[in-house]
Amino acid sequence: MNTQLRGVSLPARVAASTEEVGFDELALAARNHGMPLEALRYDLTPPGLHYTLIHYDIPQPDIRNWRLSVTGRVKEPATFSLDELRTMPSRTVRVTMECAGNGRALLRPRPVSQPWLVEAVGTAEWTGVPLRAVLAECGIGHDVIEAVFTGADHGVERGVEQDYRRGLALDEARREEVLLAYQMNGAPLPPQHGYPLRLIVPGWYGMAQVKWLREIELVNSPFTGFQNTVAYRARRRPDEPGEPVTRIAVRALINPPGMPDFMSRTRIVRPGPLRLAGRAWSGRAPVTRVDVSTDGCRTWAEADLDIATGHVWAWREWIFDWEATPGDHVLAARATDADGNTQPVHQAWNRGGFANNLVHRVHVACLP
Ligand SMILES: Nc1nc2c(c(=O)[nH]1)N[C@H]1C(S)=C(S)[C@@H](COP(=O)(O)O)O[C@H]1N2
Ligand SMILES: [Mo]
Repeated sequence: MNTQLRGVSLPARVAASTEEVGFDELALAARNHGMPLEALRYDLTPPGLHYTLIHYDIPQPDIRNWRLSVTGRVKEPATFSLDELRTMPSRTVRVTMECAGNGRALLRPRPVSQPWLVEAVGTAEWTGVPLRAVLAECGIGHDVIEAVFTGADHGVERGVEQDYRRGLALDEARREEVLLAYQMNGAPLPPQHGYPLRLIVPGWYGMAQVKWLREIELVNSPFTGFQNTVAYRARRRPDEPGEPVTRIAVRALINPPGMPDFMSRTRIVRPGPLRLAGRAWSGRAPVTRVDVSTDGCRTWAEADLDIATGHVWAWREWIFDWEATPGDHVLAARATDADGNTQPVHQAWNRGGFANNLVHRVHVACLP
């Protein structure tokens, strides 16, 4: 266990080939839950079913004295109370959010961290003030290149004590759909999702969406903090700088059909017509196509997509009619987006297990 404070970061660990999921990974999995896959049936994930990922502890804000500070290279540094933010013009955006480590525990070798299978995803409607309005009110210095967002949570990660903090390029931060959100699905943010305020960057993996936001600092040099330069980099070797993890790669999931076996979670179905359904999303371009395989990725056929809803940052539903025949089957779904990105059938691997969008396979046993 890497529990010591060293001030120098240790590389992330990759499990040995025979190593099972450890107690440390179990402890993380028990805190950070995924979305039960049957919740793929909802357009908006009901409160409490949206996945959560919390690096340290959920902080408890002193709400009467709470302020958001905007500092650094601004014309006028300012603080905002929650009431001040609430009186500014608001916007609501429907966003599918996914953890960059989704799918990690399925990789071989297995990156040791929060051991997600595939359920680190959810869709919510976030309401708040466009970040650009708050920045405009403070006046952005002419040499600013990034905004640095700091959460109120604090802990130690791979030997380094830190606040949860992320930098984001200014042109991303100024996109009109980037929000300082104080509501999720029409209610105040729940504690686990960032109460009282969080950043929402539609299209980006979860790590960019800083919760319990307390400070925004505008800077004129690239931010080199832990969550941007050490964590959330796709690396094949521990000593390479790696590529930053940014937008969500295209992915489809299947709402598992039939009924589950309690321990193996294998799906059991009866023979006959069966409507398969699921959701597909991409943070890069709208999803334009979903293909389904019912023979373990040997052959594919196109599924029907729902009518485009205008919620460009949210998942789309797909359906596919199948005739189940007695025996064992492997179902799979593969999405493609308008930029032509699609999902690999064989795993792409990096040490953190980031942005892995391997096709989703579901084993089904059809009764005689
Ligand atoms: N302050 C803070 N913000 C954070 C995190 C965190 O640990 N602390 N986790 C990040 C990660 S890795 C993810 S995937 C998302 C998860 O958001 P959710 O729990 O609302 O689904 O929050 C991000 N924002
Ligand atoms: Mo994450």
